[in-house]
Amino acid sequence: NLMSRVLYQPTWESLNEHKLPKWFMDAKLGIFIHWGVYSVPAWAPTYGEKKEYYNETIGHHPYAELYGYGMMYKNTPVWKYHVDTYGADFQYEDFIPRFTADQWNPHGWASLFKNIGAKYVVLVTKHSDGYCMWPTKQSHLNSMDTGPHRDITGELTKAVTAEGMKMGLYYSLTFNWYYPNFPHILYRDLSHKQMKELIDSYKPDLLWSDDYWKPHEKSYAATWQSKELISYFYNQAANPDEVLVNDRWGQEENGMQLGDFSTPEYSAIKNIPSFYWEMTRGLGISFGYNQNDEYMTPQELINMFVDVVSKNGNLLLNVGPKADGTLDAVQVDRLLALGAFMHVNSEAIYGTRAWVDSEGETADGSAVRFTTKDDHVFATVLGADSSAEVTIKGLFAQPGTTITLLGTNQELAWTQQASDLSIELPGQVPNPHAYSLKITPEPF
Ligand code: FUL
Repeated sequence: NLMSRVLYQPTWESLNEHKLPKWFMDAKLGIFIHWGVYSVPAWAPTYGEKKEYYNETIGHHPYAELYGYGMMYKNTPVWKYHVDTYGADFQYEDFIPRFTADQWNPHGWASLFKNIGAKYVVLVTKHSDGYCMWPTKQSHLNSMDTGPHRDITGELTKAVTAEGMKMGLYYSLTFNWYYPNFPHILYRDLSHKQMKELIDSYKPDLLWSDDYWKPHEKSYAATWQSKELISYFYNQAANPDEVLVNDRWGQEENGMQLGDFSTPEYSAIKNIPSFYWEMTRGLGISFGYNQNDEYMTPQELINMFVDVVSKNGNLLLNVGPKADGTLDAVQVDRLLALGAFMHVNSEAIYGTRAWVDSEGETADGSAVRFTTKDDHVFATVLGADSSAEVTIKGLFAQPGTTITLLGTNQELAWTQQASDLSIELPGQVPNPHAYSLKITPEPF
């Protein structure tokens, strides 16, 4: 009932009243999907051992979703690849008919994501190429009038919510290469109309805006009238307390960011912050599908996920599907590895919060990450081995403490050895990458 409730106003003070929904803090794992015309060339330079790839300039950048932008910059790796492979006359728009989605089964995606433990999905509905993954009334550059001839956003929203997951929509608010004079009033008008279409038609639980900017041209929330969009979104929701927005809406006059949570990209937060956050990255070093991507190993993926959760973060893990709607075998393998970890250890993940310490170490140097829920503390040992005993340094168990190994109902014998806690293991732990010990009551 819109009339009887207090509406959010497009002001900092009013929007600042909005609280982060509990479902989001409990969820821990979301799946991001970068899929579109850029999935056809599916190419970006890779960088081997060089790690600062996300600071690279256009045309050198390892994000394959920026292909169409990169190919406009002569003599860059993307431009060279494009000219060699497709010829100089081949336009970005010429890829559209090859974006077919003809093998796409939205229910297959939704059940895979649900099965590996994701609680929400965020779909890119429009990246900086302007191509829309729904039948927008504002432009024919969309997936209904061209390419797949399907309402990708509508079909996926249905499949995801039918699986009981929450649905988020990404929209590139401040950036579109076809509007070169950045920021552009005409483009802002289009952005507002399209974001409102998305809000009204698909009623997302999460609106994930992007305010990618060029190095010397910052985006300001006032320029983009972001507070109008956010208040519109909250006010249209069936229950504004259950929806949320990320923090990429341009900078506020007070130097702060709008939004319910922050979104570091390809970098985790090192200490437990006072705010809730969501780290995002691809399974490799690109979001859009890159045929040459450099993927994380299953161990790296699990280590990163557990580390993020131990510091009150969620992981929004990106998959980059192929143009026909299938998923690369390596990407599926990594998702399943994470799922196998979750099937055994999710009690140490869902609904937990950061404990007083997030990081610990075993006597033989394995990393440990802590989480807590009720009167339990979970110690997840990374890079599990099959030794008969583990000693966690600097941990004191109270007399009468119970320690169980998740994935078994086994109670484990333990001894306090000065400042270290030694726990007997069954020899073989249930997952080769990590195991979680449930310690009750809370140690100190
Ligand atoms: C960035 C974009 O430049 C990337 O392409 C990607 O969408 C990422 C999530 O946000 O700002």
